[in-house]
Amino acid sequence: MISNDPQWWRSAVVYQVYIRSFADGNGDGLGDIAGLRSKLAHIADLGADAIWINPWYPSPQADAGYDVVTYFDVEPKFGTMAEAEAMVQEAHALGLRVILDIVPNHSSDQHPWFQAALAAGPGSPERERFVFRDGKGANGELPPNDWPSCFGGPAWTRVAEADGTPGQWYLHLFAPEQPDRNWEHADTWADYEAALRFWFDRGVDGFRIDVAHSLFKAPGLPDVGDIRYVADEPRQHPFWDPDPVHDVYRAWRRIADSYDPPRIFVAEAWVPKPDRLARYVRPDELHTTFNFDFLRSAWRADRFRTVIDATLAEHAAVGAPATWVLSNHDVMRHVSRYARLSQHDRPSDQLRDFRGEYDLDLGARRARAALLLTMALPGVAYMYMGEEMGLPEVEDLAPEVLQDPTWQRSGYTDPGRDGCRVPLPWSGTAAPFGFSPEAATASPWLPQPSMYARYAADGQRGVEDSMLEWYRSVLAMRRSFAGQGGSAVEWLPSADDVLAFRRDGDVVCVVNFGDTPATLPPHRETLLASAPLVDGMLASDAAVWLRA
Ligand code: ISL
Repeated sequence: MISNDPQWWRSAVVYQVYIRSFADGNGDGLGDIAGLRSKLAHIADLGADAIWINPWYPSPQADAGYDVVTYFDVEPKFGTMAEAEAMVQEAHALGLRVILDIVPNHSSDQHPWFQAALAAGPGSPERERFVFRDGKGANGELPPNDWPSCFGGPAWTRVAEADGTPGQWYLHLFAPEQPDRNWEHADTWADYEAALRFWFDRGVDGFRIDVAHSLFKAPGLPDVGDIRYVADEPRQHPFWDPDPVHDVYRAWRRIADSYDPPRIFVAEAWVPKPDRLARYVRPDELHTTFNFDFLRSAWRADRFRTVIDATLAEHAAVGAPATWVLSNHDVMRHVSRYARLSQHDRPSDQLRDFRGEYDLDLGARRARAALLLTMALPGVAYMYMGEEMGLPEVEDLAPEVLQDPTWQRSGYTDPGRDGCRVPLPWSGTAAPFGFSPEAATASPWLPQPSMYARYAADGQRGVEDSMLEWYRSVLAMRRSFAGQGGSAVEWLPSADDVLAFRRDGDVVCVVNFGDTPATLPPHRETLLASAPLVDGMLASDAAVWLRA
């Protein structure tokens, strides 16, 4: 059963389930709720405290479920409401909390309100629920402003009015199938609050908030010009990190707090300034927010130390726990990032444009060390399904199988995020590697490479030194000290390319980013080491937990 600790979310390990790629129960090649239920024991056995499930609501899947038609049901391809409710019960019985995904910035273009807005025409109340504007130019043939879509191309699409003539434009910061909602409209607030209650009433423990750092657009929709996001403060960016967004989260917090036990939130806010990010987790707002500076950090001691210090300081100022994450469904898997021989030490904005020579053994070695670093830090740790198998990015997907809208919208220059979304290998030595049942009627929705044979979970279970067993050992030991809480680390003296710190208790973590073996601080006991110590020294790209 789940613990009755109301503060569980302050130190949890959360396992991200990208549902379409996790496990396929009905054999149609797409992961689903039946598949998830069959593998919940894997997640519990790993030692996670919670799961976060990417959107599973009815959706045409133009952006893999981030184009939501309604929150009051589940996508038939994924299963039924009865299965969803049973899944929540089963997860709880295994001690796993359940976090769902909510997408307030935009909806599917198939949302009934958007369809009504198209039908109702310019100036109608229906159009007020989205962001419709007349175009510029003599005949309105130019978009209302210069905003770009995150997936490439303009953030505006022109509609045909009822009489067939070209008409107004609507805003979509992402794909054209994802029209932005108008948060100046009371209906928007009510719609999302009802969605929260619907799932909280069904026992769901919390929500991850997609693109939590937009929602409101600057009045008058001014051109963005050359304003570079938060970096250019005090020039306010017209659609990232707007001030009124905090009112929404205060309202949502009141709803979450009205439940027993209180429900929780984690924001997906790509706000690359710790002080601005911390505003999302003030005491009456969200509980936690992803900290993408950590994920973006190059594999260098000084970079990680800077990020860790800034993050802990800003979170402590508002009394919120920090979060730490290395991979998710939007970025290149970290085994592959850290495998880069020449580019690993540069910061990356996209985290999927790493190219050039790589060494996956090196990447895996660093990933083992990175796990000790992540799991030693005070706060919440997120992990992305498959990292416990040591999965690298699939970098050679054929262009014709790519499904991420980024590929098409970038004019076929950016392959997008499919390489980290390939269905998981559970067992066996050939596709579908246990992802789909024997009697499957279709192949996995993205082809699995033959190299997946090396990573299948069943082949690692019980095998000493496997990545899977490494994760189990580390998570089990973390449990024994995570409860010690605290929000600070104490840095210990070390060489420049080594990080050494103590948690509030007596656990010390040392990570060697350098090229030569490192000496260890005084200690009573070695708890866990990502690579064998040699003459008491910590090898390059390795980490260790010690008892001081
Ligand atoms: O805006 C960004 C950077 O400034 C992006 O990183 C953006 O915030 C991010 O891509 C948002 O991702 C989330 O929403 C998308 C969806 O495609 C992603 O899978 C999801 O994680 C649209 O809903």
